[in-house]
Amino acid sequence: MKLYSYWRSSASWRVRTALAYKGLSYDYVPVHLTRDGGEQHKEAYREKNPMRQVPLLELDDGRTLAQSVAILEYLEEVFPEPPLLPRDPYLRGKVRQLVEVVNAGIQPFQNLATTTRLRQLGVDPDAWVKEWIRRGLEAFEREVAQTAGRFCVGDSPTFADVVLVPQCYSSRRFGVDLTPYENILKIEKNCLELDAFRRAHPEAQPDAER
Ligand SMILES: N[C@@H](CCC(=O)N[C@@H](CS)C(=O)NCC(=O)O)C(=O)O
Repeated sequence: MKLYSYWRSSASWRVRTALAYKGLSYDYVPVHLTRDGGEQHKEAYREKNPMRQVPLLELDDGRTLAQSVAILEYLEEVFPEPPLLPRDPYLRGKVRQLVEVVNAGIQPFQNLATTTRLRQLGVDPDAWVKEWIRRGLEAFEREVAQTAGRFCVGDSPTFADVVLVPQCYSSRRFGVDLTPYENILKIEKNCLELDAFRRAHPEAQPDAER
């Protein structure tokens, strides 16, 4: 498999974590999101992903999948062990709820294309981004208070942890203080003790810039 990724992309990080957790090897194809106007906008990449976003997973037979959550679901179905979803249907629903808090409730509002467009419209995106991050993290924090063990839902990592850890990193980059979110910080620490989460970290990627 090939993963089209950018080191600091939170959505790419989700997929990198799932691949690492499931012990799957892949070729890393960097897509630089800012250099030369952004490689995601070049025709060669748009043909692969018309949404002009990373991540994109290319299977060995050349078929592709975009949208990180769709990729996570695919990986879970094809490579079910070790699982990243609980067995219990209600808890699976809870995991997916937490995923959407980040995937639909935060990430689109902080994405590069959104902040770039806001600047073009004369709006400083700083307060905008912080508002959506805080609102989402507050909801996430309250929800995990009901479900967390060592991780977001129980004592094994799930998709919810896979999306949370990159969101913590992005939130700090946008200047959001995470100290009010005690459960989230505890879960993030537990995740980052695991090899899969560490190997998926932006700074461990071949295209990392320091
Ligand atoms: N819902 C998509 C979001 C993908 C996304 O927004 N990717 C960002 C990086 S985290 C991107 O490629 N941004 C490029 C741009 O905004 O131009 C997913 O989960 O894969």
